[in-house]
Order: sequence, then structure tokens, then C-alpha cells
Amino acid sequence: MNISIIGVPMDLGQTRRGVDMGPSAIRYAGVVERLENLNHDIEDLGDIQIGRAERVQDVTNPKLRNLKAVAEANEKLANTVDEVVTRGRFPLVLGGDHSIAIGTLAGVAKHYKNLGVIWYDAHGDLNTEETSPSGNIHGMPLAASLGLGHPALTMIGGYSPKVKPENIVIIGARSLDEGEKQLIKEKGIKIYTMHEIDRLGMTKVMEETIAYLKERTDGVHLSLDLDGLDPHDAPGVGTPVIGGLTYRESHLAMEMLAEAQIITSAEFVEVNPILDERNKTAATAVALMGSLFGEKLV
Ligand code: HAR
Ligand code: MN
Ligand code: MN
Ligand code: MN
Repeated sequence: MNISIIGVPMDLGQTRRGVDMGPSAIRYAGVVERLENLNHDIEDLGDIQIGRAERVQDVTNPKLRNLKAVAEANEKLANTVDEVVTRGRFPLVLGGDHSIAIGTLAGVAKHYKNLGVIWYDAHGDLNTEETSPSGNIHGMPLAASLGLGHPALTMIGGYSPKVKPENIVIIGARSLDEGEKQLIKEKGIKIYTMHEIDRLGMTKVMEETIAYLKERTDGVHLSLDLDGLDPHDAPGVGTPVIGGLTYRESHLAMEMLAEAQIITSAEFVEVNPILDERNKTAATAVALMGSLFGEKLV
């Protein structure tokens, strides 16, 4: 495979500093070498430039923190991702907080009639400025990609929506706000909460997810938030939630996706080395990428 790595040192979609060092930590954990060892052609495009956080005196909207800078960075990211896909390469985006999924999806989605999305996350990221309890844009990217929320977010790339509700599968959810729960019901979004994953087992969850997406989509984006994993395996995240997916379950999920050959773009987000234990979370991310891109035990 021809893979292009794009770093997005974004920390403006939330309030805990340090997640802007995520791409650096993931590179340090050996992502390029890991994927080159699998005989992929790797091109590292470096990092997207991010603006500055708004100062207290120029806050325009506390319900959409740093909106202008987040939107600008996502516009750049969308262009870069679009260009990568146009060149026939696989975009692998390294975050940075999850607000960057808006730009990744904006760059990818125009290349597909029916883009599927796997949202691997403790959270739904389905808030808008109306429902968000925090005003943090990293809690909004899936809603924005559905065309819901502020036009500065929904119109990145010049079009909306990027994805249809029936083409989304959420995996690992265990912290959803009221407005998000309502939206999931109203739009009929397919979701495997920790409850269903515990009952069915990850094998069944992934078999069903793959079958579901195969029959209705022509490409699938994997948006993997490291907080989908349990804080025991991924402590270096800004909003940890106990009771999450293990490294082993996640590893299995990645292997099953590799085997099914359905993933056409991916991002690994919310790695925060400041909150981490000896770069464990970045190393976990790289190990999962290894599995996603075809690493086998024997
Ligand atoms: N749902 C909460 C909010 O909107 C918390 C979101 C935390 N999000 C992430 N992304 N880490 O998954 O503020
Ligand atoms: Mn910063
Ligand atoms: Mn997220
Ligand atoms: Mn999350």
C-alpha cells in the first residue's frame, strides 16, 4: 500500500494542553519504521500548521471554543487529505484532538458516493453548540460531518454532509450526552456500546460491522480515538473513561479490518504524551496501526 502520513498537532478542540504533541509522540514510537517493515511505501508529509488559541479578550463564542483556528486548520487538512487521495495514496492522519476528523472526512468523503465511518471512541462526538456541555469542538466532529452544527464546521471543504447516518458504526461508546443519545435514536446510527461489546464479544461485533459496511459503502474511514481503549492500556488521553476496550480487543478489531480490506483512510487521535506513561499510548497506537496494515504474528 502507498501510505501518506499527515500530522495534525491540534489542541484547540479541547482544553487540556499536550495533545498537540501527539503526532510527534507517535512518530517517536516508530510509526514509519513499523509500516515500512510491512513493505508499504511510506511518505511522511509532516505537520499541518495550527493557529493560536483565542485569548480571553477575543473569545467570540464560548459554546464553540477556538472556532476560527479549528476551522482554518481543518480546511488545510481537508486540502492535504484530498490531494493524497487524488494521488491514489492512503491518508493516515495523526492527532491531535478529535476535532481534526472534520477535516479528514472533508478531504476523503468527496471521493466516495457512500463513505462508511467506523467511530472507535468512548464518546459519540455528536454534539453541536446547542447540546455540548463543554463548548469543546472535539466533542462535535461526527455531528459536523453529518451536517449538524455551525456552518464554519459543517461546510469545511465547501460541501455538506460528508457522511450519511446509516453509513456510520460507533464502537466502544460509554460516555454519551443526552443530546447525543437522542440523535443516535433519531438518525438510526448503528452503535456498539460497551454493553453490547461485552455481551457479543469483539469478534461478533467486528463481523457484523464489516458485513454491514460492506453491503452499503464504497470506502470506509476508521476514526480511532485512543480513549476508546481502557485508560489502563491508553492512559495518555485528555478524557479517559473507565470500562473501555482492551488492547487485545482493539488489536483483534484491527486485524479483522485488515483481513476484510475495507479501510480506505484512517486517523488515530487524542494521544497526549504529557498525560501518558512513558509514551505507552503512542506505542499502543503504533501497534494498532501495525495490525491495521497487515502485521501478522506468524
Ligand atoms: N461529550 C463531551 C463533550 O462534548 C466529552 C467529549 C470528549 N471527547 C473526546 N472525544 N475526547 O471523543 O464535551
Ligand atoms: Mn498548543
Ligand atoms: Mn473522540
Ligand atoms: Mn473520546
